[in-house]
Amino acid sequence: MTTVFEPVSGLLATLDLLQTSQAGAVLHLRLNRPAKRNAISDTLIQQLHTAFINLPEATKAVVVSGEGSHFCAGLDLAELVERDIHSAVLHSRQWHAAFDAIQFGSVPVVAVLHGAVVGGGLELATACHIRIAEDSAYFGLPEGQRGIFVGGGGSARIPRLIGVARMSDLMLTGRVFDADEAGHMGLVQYRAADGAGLAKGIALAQRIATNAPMSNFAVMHALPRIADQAQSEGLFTESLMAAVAESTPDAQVRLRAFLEGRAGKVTKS
Ligand code: 1HE
Repeated sequence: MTTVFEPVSGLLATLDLLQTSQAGAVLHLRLNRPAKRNAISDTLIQQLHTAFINLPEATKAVVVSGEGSHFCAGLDLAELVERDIHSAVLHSRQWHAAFDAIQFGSVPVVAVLHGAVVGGGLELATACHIRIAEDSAYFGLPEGQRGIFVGGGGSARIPRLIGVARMSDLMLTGRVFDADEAGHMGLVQYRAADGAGLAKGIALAQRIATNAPMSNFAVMHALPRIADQAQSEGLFTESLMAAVAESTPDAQVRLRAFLEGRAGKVTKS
């Protein structure tokens, strides 16, 4: 069955560096600056932030991809040259706000990655919850070569996925990981052939959208915080989150459906 995505109207339609379309509960948001390899300019970071804090009401999961030959070339280096120290720190904080709106937003986000996923592009990808790499995808942090440092949350998010040693390697030596390497080290959870990533991303987003909203909320908001806590505090937070989730009407309906034989079983896929 093919899923038909329709262009989104309203505020999101005014964001010219993003292409947004919706099919039911899934919003597809495509970076739309292919001539600059989707490099993230001030306008693009603002538009990403705006989009994620204004998702259409029906949205229960988002798929992010990039138009053209690469997912994202990172920070728009043309805008960096003239920045003074105060505007530089504010600029980084603007990226943090935008990517926090993704990681700690209202719905899970699936990133479909191809071509260059570098610098700020990798920071964007790691703010998403699920990552799919097509064969062409490659991952790097050229900040070291450019004389700068990550500023879009990379130092907080990337080591949590692949460790400080691997991130140091990317930054110090300019090493680039291919899609298979990224898969093996857990930087991406799924692999796809070139051109097949979007369909995979949409299928996963559709599946995610069927979960109880409170369960998805708990995964997005509680899980990473618990992972950052000491075990004792983490277990306590878990108990509170579990009690909240179990007490929702949604959970009651779903549990009853299983007990009465009306819900799917867990099977090998
Ligand atoms: C750009 C950018 C950019 C391309 N800022 N304009 N990121 C980087 O260091 C990566 C820099 N980019 C590249 O290494 C390559 O462009 C790619 C491997 C991504 C793509 O190569 P290719 O051959 O397909 O395209 P291209 O010919 O290099 O680029 C096409 C155009 O996009 C060209 O502009 P044009 O006007 O000459 O056509 C490029 O200048 C432009 N372009 N990438 C500005 N990044 C919050 S801190 C985050 C810090 C970072 O992200 S640092 C990493 C920056």
